[in-house]
Amino acid sequence: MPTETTAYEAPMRRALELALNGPAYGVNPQVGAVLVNDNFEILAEGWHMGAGTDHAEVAALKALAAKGISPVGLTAVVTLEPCNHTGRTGPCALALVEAGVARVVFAVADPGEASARGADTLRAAGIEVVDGVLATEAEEQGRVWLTANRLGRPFVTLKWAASIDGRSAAEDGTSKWISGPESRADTHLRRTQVDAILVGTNTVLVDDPELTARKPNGELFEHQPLRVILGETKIEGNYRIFNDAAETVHYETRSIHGALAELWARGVRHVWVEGGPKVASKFVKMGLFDELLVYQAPMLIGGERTSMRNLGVETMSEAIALEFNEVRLLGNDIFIRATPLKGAN
Ligand code: AOF
Ligand code: ZN
Repeated sequence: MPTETTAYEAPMRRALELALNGPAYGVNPQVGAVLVNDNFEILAEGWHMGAGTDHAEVAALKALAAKGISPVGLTAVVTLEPCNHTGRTGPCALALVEAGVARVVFAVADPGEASARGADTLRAAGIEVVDGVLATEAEEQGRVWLTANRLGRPFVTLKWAASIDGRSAAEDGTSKWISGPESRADTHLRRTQVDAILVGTNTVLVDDPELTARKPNGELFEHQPLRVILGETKIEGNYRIFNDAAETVHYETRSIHGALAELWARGVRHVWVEGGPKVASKFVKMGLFDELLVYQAPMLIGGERTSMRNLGVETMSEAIALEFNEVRLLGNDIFIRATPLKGAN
């Protein structure tokens, strides 16, 4: 019997790849599963296509059945611990037990209160369980859903475009365009993968942004995030954010915690904060951000309109420490993905 867990890395890599076929947005995770024999050959594949549809494990079992192959004695390799609960669909741990698989290999534990501990159910039924295979890769790929579910609030991405001296607008308030076309296309592509885009009232009044996800030819992507306005200022008038391209809500509050709780209740797991500096700074000040995306353009603007307002950093030891997770050229701009440095803030 194979006990060398590194042998499961290749099928797990395939399962991680399959997971990406599912939507990155929404309440459910991206999950992939493969069924392998004792020679680690993949006999069937499955992935989760979004809330209300078969889980990856069940999809893989169905694909196997369609080929007329018996699951008895096989190994299921799944990117997430099989669920233990009856939600919109039945528990996968039980489905695997009933199928008669001999072994279940997964990458990361399910953080859900009701859905977790599928591994215990499997072990109790005499199935061998191997966890942690390619855990680092699965954590990285699934970071949005995993973080949101561990924290019980939406994953918060802050995004801005700035000149190389960190300015997001000129003295007169104009900001079109700081980043180049490649950066803007990248932003639109990423917008289609989030549940909500949030801006402050001031951004609506000053910039009148549409905040939709559009293809380079101007066409709307199929999935549009919810547009969220945060702040007590009343917004009346014909602003583009109210057009019928996507849904829009205005939380007339300054409470970020309150807004995030309401968004969570609506099923939002990933919120992307697009500005302006006042709102983005508040998220940073409160420690409520998980990821920063910055498009830095090769220009100097100078002046007062910095990307961040006062963060309460009085001395260098109070600076908010980040780490760069990704840095690359995007057209003429630099794309940076940074996250708070763990244990430092
Ligand atoms: C998925 N897809 O492939 C796996 C999931 O409401 P339900 O029944 O769809 O259950 C969703 C929960 O099931 C989800 O939050 C996660 O904890 C667990 N596993 N979910 O959507 C899958 N394996
Ligand atoms: Zn499941």
